[in-house]
Amino acid sequence: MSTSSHSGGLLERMRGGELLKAAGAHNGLTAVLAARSGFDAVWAGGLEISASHAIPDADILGVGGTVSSLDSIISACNLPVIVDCDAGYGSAMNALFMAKRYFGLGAAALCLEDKRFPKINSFALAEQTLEDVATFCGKLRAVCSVRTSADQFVIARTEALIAGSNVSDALRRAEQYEKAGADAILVHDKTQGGERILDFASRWAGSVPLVVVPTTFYDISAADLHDAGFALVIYANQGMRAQVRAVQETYERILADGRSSRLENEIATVQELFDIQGLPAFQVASADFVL
Ligand code: SPV
Ligand code: MG
Repeated sequence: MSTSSHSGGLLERMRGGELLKAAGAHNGLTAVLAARSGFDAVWAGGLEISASHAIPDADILGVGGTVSSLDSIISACNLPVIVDCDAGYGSAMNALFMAKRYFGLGAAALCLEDKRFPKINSFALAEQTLEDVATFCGKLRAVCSVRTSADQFVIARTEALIAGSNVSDALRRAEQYEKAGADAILVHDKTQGGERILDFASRWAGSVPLVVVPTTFYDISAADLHDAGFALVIYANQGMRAQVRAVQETYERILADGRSSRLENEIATVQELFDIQGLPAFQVASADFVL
């Protein structure tokens, strides 16, 4: 199998013991900001992408509603993009067609979670129902079957702790997911201390790397998560939460002041937007090509 230029050897680096960090993005602009900040990868998260359409993260968008955001993210930056595939949008066959589409767009990795379709965001105050292990392993095998290069990979995410189960169950599930072909395991939790995540990592006897999303246990540093055994730390939504706060405050201040002058030193310049858009290169090319 060939090596995809989009993946940047991410899986190999995870296997090699490096600490890697991914940032959430929902469009080309936020993917460029993740790359400029020095992250190793982009997380195309369902929460951010749905929020960017102002709709709930509850399997509403589907494959068709997600592809244009993914295309924008993947095209805008050279970082490997890990796509949050939720529960695969239905059966193993839905997951198979989704995986072909997303890998075809140039995704480096697909992350499939073991909640029952339709899922709802892990932090929602709602009942969280797990898929049975055999059914989920079928979905995983389907998604793994359409990897087309050596470093396109599949992350199996267990929501056992989110759904009220315990670390032993999360470990049992993860072992089955590795046997079904998963290249990495993401174990998710929503408690603030992160103790169960650390317990999971200390008891993990599998051979594939571990991934973590420290949205609620934010006091634990990436370095400490790495020491505990995690290879990839995903900061899934902090960027978007920062944007929401900053944009809301900016608009309110413009209306309160009747002008934007007090903000001008705090917000990005129009020139910075031009740089993100690649306008200078565009103008050089225009001079060459447009007669
Ligand atoms: C997402 O970003 O959509 C995720 C991660 O699945 S979280 O929202 O933290 O569950
Ligand atoms: Mg998600």
